[in-house]
Amino acid sequence: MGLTLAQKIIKNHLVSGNMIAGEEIALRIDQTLTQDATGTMAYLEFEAMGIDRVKTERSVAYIDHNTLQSGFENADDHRYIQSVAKKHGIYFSRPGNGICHQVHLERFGIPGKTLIGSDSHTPTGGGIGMLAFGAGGLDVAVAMGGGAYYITMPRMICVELKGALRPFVTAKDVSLEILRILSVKGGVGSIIEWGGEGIKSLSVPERATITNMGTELGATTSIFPSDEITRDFLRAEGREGDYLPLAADDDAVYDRVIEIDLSALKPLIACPHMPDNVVTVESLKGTRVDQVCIGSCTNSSLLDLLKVAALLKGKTVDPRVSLSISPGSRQVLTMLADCGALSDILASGARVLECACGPCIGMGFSPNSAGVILRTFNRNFEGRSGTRDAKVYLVSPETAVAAALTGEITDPTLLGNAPQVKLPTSFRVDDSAILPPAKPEEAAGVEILRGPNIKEFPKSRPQGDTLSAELILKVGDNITTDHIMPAGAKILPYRSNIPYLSRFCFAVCDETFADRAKAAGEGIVVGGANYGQGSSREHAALVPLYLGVRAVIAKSFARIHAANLINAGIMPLTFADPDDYDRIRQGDRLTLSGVWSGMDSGVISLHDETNGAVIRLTCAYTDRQKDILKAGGLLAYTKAAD
Ligand code: MIC
Ligand code: SF4
Repeated sequence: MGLTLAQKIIKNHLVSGNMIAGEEIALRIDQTLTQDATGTMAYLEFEAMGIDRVKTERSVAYIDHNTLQSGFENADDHRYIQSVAKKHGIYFSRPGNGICHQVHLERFGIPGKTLIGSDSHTPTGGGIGMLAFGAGGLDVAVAMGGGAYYITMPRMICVELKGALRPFVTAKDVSLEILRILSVKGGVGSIIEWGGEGIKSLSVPERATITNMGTELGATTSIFPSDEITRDFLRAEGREGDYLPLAADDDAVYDRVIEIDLSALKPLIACPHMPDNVVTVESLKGTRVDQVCIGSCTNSSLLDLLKVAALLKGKTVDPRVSLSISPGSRQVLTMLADCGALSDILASGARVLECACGPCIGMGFSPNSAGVILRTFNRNFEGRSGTRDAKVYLVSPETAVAAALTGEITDPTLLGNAPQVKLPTSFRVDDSAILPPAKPEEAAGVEILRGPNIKEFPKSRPQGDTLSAELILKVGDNITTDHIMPAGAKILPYRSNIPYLSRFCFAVCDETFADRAKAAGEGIVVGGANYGQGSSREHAALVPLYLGVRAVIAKSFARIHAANLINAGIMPLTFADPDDYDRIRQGDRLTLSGVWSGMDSGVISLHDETNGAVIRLTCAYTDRQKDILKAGGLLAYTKAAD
């Protein structure tokens, strides 16, 4: 029986386990990346492991999230990451050099290699045939130290593309279409492989838009074959030597095959507050728009912005609209400047922001109250923009420009002729903002620079055989890590200061949570389906840990968050019968007994002391996960194993 492309790469990197869907496998990791908002914590964890030099083929630390520097905190973090990178064998991409996923694709990604990154959109690398996963910072730290990365062997979904996109219909619309079909839960436990004749008409940046947004499906990762189009891209980056042709076997077997006819697609739009809330742009035409943002790791490539510039050329942004454009990398911005496209953008009245995440993570550019915003980003979760009552819609760059020019949601096909933009055959390569690490013999002399905002991370405690605690918060379905640990300009600078961050934990759902959790000492949180979707931020586990959360019970969990909880020594548990969710209330005292034997049998009994209910909880921990929970988290477990 033939193998899918992902199965082939997994087979080449398998350290332990069987390639049977649902079973735990361990993978050798070739490359890692971090960004600054998760990086400080990841490097503190790496330091705690006491390893001198990374053991990966390539590890890169990017500064792209916290670049506002409204206080000393960000700059201190940058300095810390720069020094730690230099000492331990990690490349350092300076602030302003671009968004980690865009720069990694341009400069470091290699087909057929494995990559994990402390950012959920790391699967962007699948656009050039890498097997790339988003992970918690601690998993990345372990991989830098040469440890394997553990995942559940995913099911394989194939999306077969037919035909070719019509003018003004884009890769972003393909992403929105698959979200419409599968929903934000539809990719959980699966790898999505893109194939079919239709992929031949998609360039690498377009493929990367699609693999990037596979994250919003909850997929373990997404991947495209590596073909002549990949070779062209790598050649243009001066890296043809990294090219390797890769494809699934002809007789590969998939668990599910979905067909999408590219030529039948229309411009689509995701409505507030979920990326799968997708309708046609046409159906919302005439809706007044206050702000338009173009950029983010989904849509900030040279191809995207050349099209944007061509559409804006000679026109002016509607006076009612505020338009921002954040190029994905310095390479993109420089090439826009070189060819004059930047002048067209500036002349239109757009505000050009730094090559960074910026508005995507609420670092500035928050919209007016109750504003209607169109963004080319990948997430439109409530409050993420920094304005609680704003309504954020997700669209393609073309649809974004149409709204910026007309002041209302407008089908871009009405803009006239679609711009004919081709990628250049060679990009402007300038790696001067990527600093190589110190040579091994010089590393000992490199001093690590720590600022006062860097506080210790919370220590986990081993799980005992009985847990008795109050249900301190009960929330509903699709709780994102932005609900659990919000980001944004006011909070993001404190990613290395868990005590400070804890004040904002769950504030979107309940502003009293942090105080109540502290007062309770220990607590249990209950959630609905797909708990912890979204970002890979391990802060969504570390901060609850700091506030005394010992277990989270939900109808189901998102993959990275469940792993982060276990790494932090917090038990993720699911209701055997989802209806039992309704039988317990916030404020009830819950007792879990026989926890250790329950970890083995997969069933733990919960007794609600307040109303007498007895409820069956399930867990499917691997032996390693049980040991991690009993040891008090991954760090304690890793140290004990040394
Ligand atoms: C995001 O898009 O939510 C982030 C900010 O990039 C996160 C990482 C973080 O919270 O630092 C992600 O996607 O993992
Ligand atoms: Fe940055 Fe936004 Fe991409 Fe996250 S989704 S990495 S915040 S651009």
